[in-house]
Amino acid sequence: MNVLSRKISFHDFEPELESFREAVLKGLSRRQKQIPPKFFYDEIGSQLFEAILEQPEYYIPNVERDLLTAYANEISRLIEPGSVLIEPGSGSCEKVQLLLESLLPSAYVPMDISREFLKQSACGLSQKYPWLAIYPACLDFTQQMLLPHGIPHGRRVVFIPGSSLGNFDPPEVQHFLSGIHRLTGNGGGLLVGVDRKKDHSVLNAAYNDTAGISAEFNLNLLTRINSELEGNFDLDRFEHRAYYNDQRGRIEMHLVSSQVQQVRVSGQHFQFTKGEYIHTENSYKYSPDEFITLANASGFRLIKMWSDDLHLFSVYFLEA
Ligand code: AVJ
Repeated sequence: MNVLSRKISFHDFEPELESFREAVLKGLSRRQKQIPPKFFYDEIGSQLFEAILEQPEYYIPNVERDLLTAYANEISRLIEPGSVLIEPGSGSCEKVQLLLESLLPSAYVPMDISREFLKQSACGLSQKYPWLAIYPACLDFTQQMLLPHGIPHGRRVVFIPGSSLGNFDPPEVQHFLSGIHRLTGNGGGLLVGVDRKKDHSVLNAAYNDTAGISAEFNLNLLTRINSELEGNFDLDRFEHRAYYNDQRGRIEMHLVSSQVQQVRVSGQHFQFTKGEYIHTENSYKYSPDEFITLANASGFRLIKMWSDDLHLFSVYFLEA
């Protein structure tokens, strides 16, 4: 345990980083080439993602912010003061700020794999909310969900905003939520923001913004491979594609080869036919019924759901 300030106790669980090289070489060797979305987020990728959040077509942040703002008091009455608020993948600790003043938790546990980013976000938060006890935990929440020693004994409530569950396949979500259930124990809570199924044109636009930021974000993966793994991808020979796969209920992002070509990565060669693609991301969309069924299967019961008038996005409070 490492004390960054009087109210911050940093705990490093020393997450093992899956090697980018191994994941890329393995993913490009498969019949259907694929690279997991977590590798989007290098320095530039993280900046591009922040820019996606500002695009007018990408409705998620605005709709969720409006919901959390409008219902902060109601949410706080359900959660009650003195709880221990846990946020896996807390990033900039931006969204939790919409709740802190009404929620008045006894402690906040931001969890993130990105060590320096986590420390900086926690310090910034502590300056704005000097009364708040913060226990940042550096870990990979897809691998382990551990709590630092010494946290207070209040009701444990997990906060997962931004539809970040969307990257998991449905069986993985169920497994992940079961892990959260074990962490909170019976009587614990889960406050989660989930993107909904909707008109395909709205979904397709959100992942194909006219400013081209989503395309840059997707293609940056190839730039990253070129610079970190001695790759020679020609970015003019790959195209961003994102579309809603209705049958699977998900947005799929691809990088499509516009011609027959051979690419070298870390000394290994990979062939592409024209139209062959690397599958880079899935982003699942859930109707309330589908999501509640998944949550129920993991031991949670619905207490309350809030949605916007257009049914774009929902925030759920569930009890373990
Ligand atoms: C971070 C997984 C919630 O799926 O909407 C945004 C990632 N990818 N645009 C999403 C993303 C392209 C985002 N999540």
